[in-house]
Amino acid sequence: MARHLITSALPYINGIKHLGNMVGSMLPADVYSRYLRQRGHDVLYICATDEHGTPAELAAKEAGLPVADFCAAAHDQQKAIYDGFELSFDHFGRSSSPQNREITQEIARELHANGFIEERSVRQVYSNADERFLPDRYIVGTCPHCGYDKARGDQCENCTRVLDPTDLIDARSAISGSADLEVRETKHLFLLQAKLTGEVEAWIAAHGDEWPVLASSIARKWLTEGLQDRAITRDLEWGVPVPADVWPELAAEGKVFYVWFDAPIEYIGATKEWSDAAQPGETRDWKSWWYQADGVRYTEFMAKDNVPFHTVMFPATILGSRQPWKMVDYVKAFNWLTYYGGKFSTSQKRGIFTDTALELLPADYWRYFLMANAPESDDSSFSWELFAANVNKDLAGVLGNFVNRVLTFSRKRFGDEVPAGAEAGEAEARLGAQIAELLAEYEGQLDALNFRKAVQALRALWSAGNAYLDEKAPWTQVKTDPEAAALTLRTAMNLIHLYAVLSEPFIPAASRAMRGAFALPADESTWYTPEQAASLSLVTAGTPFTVPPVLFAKITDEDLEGYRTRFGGDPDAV
Ligand code: B3M
Ligand code: ZN
Repeated sequence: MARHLITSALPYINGIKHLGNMVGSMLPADVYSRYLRQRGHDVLYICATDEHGTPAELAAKEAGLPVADFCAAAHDQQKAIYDGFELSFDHFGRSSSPQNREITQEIARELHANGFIEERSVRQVYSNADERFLPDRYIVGTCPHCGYDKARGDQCENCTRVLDPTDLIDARSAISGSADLEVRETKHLFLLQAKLTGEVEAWIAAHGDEWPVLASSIARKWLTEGLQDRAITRDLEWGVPVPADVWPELAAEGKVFYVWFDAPIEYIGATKEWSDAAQPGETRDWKSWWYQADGVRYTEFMAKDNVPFHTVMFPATILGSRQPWKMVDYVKAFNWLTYYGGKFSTSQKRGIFTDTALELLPADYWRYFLMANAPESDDSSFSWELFAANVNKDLAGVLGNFVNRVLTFSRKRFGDEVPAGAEAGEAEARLGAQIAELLAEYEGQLDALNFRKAVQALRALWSAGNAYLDEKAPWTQVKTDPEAAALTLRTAMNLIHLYAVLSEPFIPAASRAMRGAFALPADESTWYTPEQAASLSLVTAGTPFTVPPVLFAKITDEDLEGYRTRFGGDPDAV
């Protein structure tokens, strides 16, 4: 049994996330965590809401709430949705937690003690009306390139050009709207990443080749551009405060750490939150997962834009602390899920958001589709047409139909218990060998974190059952040889139980329904050995069974039309 630490990129606190956000981080991390738990490993799956930075403050302001209240409500709202998707975090924390504040400040002290943090003077825009320095995103004005009048001090979202606040025409405060701004000297802390370049390069050289090319290529690209020293403090009211014992002046000015400095440390912070939430009598040792944790294998899940922070800045922070904090072993990075080839857009209400998805259909429909089309080696596109095709063919047609027709027919002809019938013969031996082979392929793809290929292997397992059923045709056999028909149905019922166990990482609700059809005494199986897969005999004759409701409803043309109308989507654009 191995110890697996798994983290997925922390969703920003502001706004309900769309499906594209989930498919590139939390969902594959959940599938992998479930799989490893079912194989008997010790797994800790950690995630949290990323609550600091300008997105949180600006969103709270728009909501007319104190930022702490806004974040508390938004955290619970997101957590409820992820519960709806059955994301099995061991802990879903908050980067604004006391635990993260404590550990972030401790790591900052260590970096300072080792000479990797330096105070530097910078010129920054000060708002006299707001009596505070304004982070770049808090300054709005007209873009000098395209004339867009809501350009931000760091970037124009219209022409996407990166800006400096002093480039803006008619610059004004995004907080008060005041144009009474001036540039003043102020001090910030800088992480001396340049000094750590050699160590980060050596670490990536030692590990990067094991990662998917997407992750290692991005990490190496950033390294070739050379690591720059980076400001890691901001003038915001909401964030991890700079510790006054080391930097009294900056603390007095209310400086906080830059969100990307404390956010990855929340992986550790949330693990301590998990420990601190232990029930009486329960032992949870957060440090054993993170500190001198050589026996732990650590896998991170994220979208490609987060790779630089996870493979350069966070490792530099850990290396510079000179503390034996666990560093990532495997970075599983994803491309983008697009919506009909275009970007999902909250403001333009284009695409499917996680809350709406659950209103439309149960989580399994989405879990299966998103993993079957995971944007692993390239971007993938969501379209209602493809979604309906996957649901109708694979989920309803292959799996759901198999389960329903086997159980319904057997109940009709042989009653509510698994029929005995003839001894397994050559066809069952052939089927068992095929299932064992497909199981090995399925395990291999999951062990390699190839999610699309794993779904293909799972679908092949489902199809093998249908082929066996069609070949034996118990509805015909029963007319002349009921014993043979009973054997076929008993074998098919064993396949249903095997599907229940093996499909659980992807479609946990349907798996529960399939497993629950059989009144097995204390069904302990969490996985199948090759021998069990080959023999297909765990579900013995005489086992009482029930017929669950149809597992997956087909998506009709009317449904499809309704979705397209409501959410947009041009079938010709696919
Ligand atoms: N909050 C996600 C994003 O960039 C960002 C991930 C942090 S993981 C430490 O959308
Ligand atoms: Zn512009």
